[in-house]
Amino acid sequence: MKLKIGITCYPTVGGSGVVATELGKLLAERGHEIHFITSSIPFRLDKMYHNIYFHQVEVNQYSVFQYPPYDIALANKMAEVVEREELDILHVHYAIPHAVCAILGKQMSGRDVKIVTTLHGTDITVLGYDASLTGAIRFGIEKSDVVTAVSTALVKQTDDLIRPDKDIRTVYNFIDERVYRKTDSAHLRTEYGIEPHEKVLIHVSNFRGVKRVKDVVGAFAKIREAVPSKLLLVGDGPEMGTISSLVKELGIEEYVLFLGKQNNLEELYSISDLKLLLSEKESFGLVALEAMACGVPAIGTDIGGIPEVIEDGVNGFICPLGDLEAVASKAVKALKDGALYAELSRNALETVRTKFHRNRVVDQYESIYKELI
Ligand code: GMT
Repeated sequence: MKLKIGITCYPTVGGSGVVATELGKLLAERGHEIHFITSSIPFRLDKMYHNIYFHQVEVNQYSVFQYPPYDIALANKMAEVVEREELDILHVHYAIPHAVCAILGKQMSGRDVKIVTTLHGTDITVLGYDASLTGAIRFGIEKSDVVTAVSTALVKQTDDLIRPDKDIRTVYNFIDERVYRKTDSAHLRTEYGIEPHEKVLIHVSNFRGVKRVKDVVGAFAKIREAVPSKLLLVGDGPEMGTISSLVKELGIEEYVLFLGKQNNLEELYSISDLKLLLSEKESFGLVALEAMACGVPAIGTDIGGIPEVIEDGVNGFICPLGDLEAVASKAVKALKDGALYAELSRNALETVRTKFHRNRVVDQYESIYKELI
């Protein structure tokens, strides 16, 4: 059965935008008609598909309004697209504001379009603590037909914080392993000045406080004392100034490469040995999965959904939040023991190919849609 599916996400925001866009592409490959209803073309929509459409939400600034009315403009656009294109499903990413906009858009359209909401974390772990928003988050969740969250930890956290009268189902994230795979990018090692005997650690994020990049740098300084290595810091964000000062303070400027925002991350993972994801909030940790798909094991914190992606001692290591000694000792162990490293790397690839395989996840979403029609 071919379905007509509207997808709304923040097209330029990290993981949630990536997952929403990749899901749209894979559903289109399965023959469904996909309508992105977003404020700009999702950045991962990088090639032409005959059955993917983009409907831009225009938000005008009027001097009478203190804030541009994005939510209302989005609901209006959703109603217009649902009605004209006869959509079966609106799949929105984030309870706030997207689920609430979908509910309003559905009412405005008068069509019985079904609403599927996927929670990614920031909408719950940050906004869920804001009493001025919890009622709206609960409303968005309860009035959706089906709600999914990207990890079981996020389901629990949503139940604890928001207490909605709704069963939330776990549907894990996935990556397209046709894109994220080991590639031959060895030339980058020489170009970045990485010596043949040096190991490479990598961290990728938007450098927000919750990502604890300072812990990444602190742990790396300890790792370097035992293993000659370099650290690739990929991304940019509010903590960048603090991090570059810390690197100077620790006297490790020579060994830390600030690469800024980058595309084609598989090329950087392919020259890396270990990934560090030491966040204090992380409902899934898509970047760990991206690294694992290139055969790079990750060390993560025992926070949110990270332990559902990284299995301690199997495909990487889990450490308590802020325990830099533990991170350093596990990293050194993995980097020095060739047999252990090979096993972690093999298991990382296997995890991506089984538990988080794209077909498995897309099957789950597809069966949710079909169950609603
Ligand atoms: O982590 C961010 O700053 C971006 C955020 C987002 O909304 O894209 O990421 C969230 O969704 C990703 C995709 O589901 C998850 O992999 C991230 O763990 C999650 N971030 C947090 O929970 C902090």
